[in-house]
Amino acid sequence: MYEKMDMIKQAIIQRQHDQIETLVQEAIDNNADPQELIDGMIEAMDEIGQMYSKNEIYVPEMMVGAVTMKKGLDLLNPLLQAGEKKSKGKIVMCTVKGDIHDIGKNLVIMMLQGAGFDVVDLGVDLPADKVVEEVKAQKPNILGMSALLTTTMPEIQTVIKNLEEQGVRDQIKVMVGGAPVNQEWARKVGADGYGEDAGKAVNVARELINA
Ligand code: B12
Repeated sequence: MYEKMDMIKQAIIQRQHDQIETLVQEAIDNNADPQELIDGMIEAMDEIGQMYSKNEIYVPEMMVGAVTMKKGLDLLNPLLQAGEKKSKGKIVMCTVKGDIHDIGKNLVIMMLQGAGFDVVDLGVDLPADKVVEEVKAQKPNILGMSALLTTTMPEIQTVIKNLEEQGVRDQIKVMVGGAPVNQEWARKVGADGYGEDAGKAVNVARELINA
């Protein structure tokens, strides 16, 4: 394990956005494993979520925590892209309407790109009709949707219904994820695949299109 991992985690938990880049760059310079750094940073974000649940911090602090995490991830992103070059398939990704959480989605995108998929990021808060429009225009092999709020999970189902109504559901595979989503729910709403984390997302994508 990278010896200063705990300092990186603490920088996120304490929301030291002006220190994180120095710490992560130092880790990179010391050949720390990017995946291990990311795993530690996710643990730190979980800790932030727990602090928020316990009212120890509020939305503005949670936001600075997210900014801190993003600064660190941005430095690691190029290291994950160094891998395969020939496209394994095209994936369109978004966070659904009403939901602006994008750290998890962005991490999934980084891992998919690193594994050789061509990924189009539609961003956050995407209305269902816009998602369907993009699927028709981009013709991806897979549509990936993220929802982090229990209140926005139903939007995933709305998109799947719209894809059916517009006659394009059978032209793509749908994979879903996000903290409140699970395998059983994913199956119930008609998704083809569910990924618990960014690593699993890559496996699911590969399985869905035999890549
Ligand atoms: C950071 C954060 C924020 C930031 C988001 C910044 C950003 N740019 O993303 C800010 C401050 C903006 C925010 C706002 C809010 N948040 Co918030 N937030 C979080 C927090 C702390 C971390 C989320 C995160 O980034 N996790 C780290 C990433 C790496 O994990 P992940 O997102 O789960 O993604 C992984 C997997 O789920 C999976 N995955 C994700 N997407 C996909 C997609 C596919 C296709 C696949 C296969 C896999 C996959 O792979 C990812 C990587 O491994 C969580 C707590 C938590 N532990 O989840 C609360 C949390 C999600 N937020 C919560 C709430 C309530 C809110 C607000 C409503 C607060 C408010 N009162 O305003 C708002 C809502 C804003 C909105 N409309 O979206 C609640 C949700 C409760 C619920 N059950 O619905 C949580 C759980 C906090 C809590 N404990 O109560 N939040």
